[in-house]
Amino acid sequence: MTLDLFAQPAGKEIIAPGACLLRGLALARESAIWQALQSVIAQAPLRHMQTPGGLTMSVAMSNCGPLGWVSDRQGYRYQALDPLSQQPWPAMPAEFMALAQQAAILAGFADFTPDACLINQYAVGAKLSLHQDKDERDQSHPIVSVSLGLPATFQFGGLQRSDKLLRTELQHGDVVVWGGPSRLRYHGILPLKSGTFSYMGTYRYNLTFRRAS
Ligand code: MD6
Ligand code: FE
Repeated sequence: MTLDLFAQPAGKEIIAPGACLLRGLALARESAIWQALQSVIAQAPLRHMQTPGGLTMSVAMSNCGPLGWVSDRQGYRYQALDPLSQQPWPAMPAEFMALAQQAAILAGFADFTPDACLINQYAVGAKLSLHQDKDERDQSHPIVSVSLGLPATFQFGGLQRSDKLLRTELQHGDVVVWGGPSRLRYHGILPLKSGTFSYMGTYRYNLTFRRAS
């Protein structure tokens, strides 16, 4: 009998079938990731989008890559142009792509080439209500989620909104890969607690890499 469990890379926690947490995976590239993030948000500023129902989201968002996720009174969608500038979103930085592909491979998704990266910035008190990610055309691709800055509580449930929620703390550098039978699980982020995190200040940032088209 072979003990395949022991062949997993250190720090890989299976959180559900098709979903895993790679603790600290982004740390090896953190300064390059941080510099690339600054460059992206200088070109496409973080902004608070409107929900289709007319509420203002507490999380500030931007995007990079060929497609960007947007929300407004017309609904949720991916589009090639930043609605603020009517220009294409900034290119996906090479360091972002390399991290997303490394994480997907470690999670068992060998040919993941994201065409969208949604950037979320959480100030203290900002939250993301329970939702499913279902605006992407082909849901056989996973999502790779990178947490930077202040820690936050990620909650994840099942395929029904009413399913029991599990909670886990996501720390600076942690990467979650979410696909296969877990791809449509409900999930959210609890209101960010105050704290300070060295050079990223009083925010949490999350990068979610998706194959949208
Ligand atoms: C966040 N993340 O961590 C929000 N979605 O700020 C998500 O909504 C998310 O982390 C799908 C898969 C992984 C995620
Ligand atoms: Fe999500």
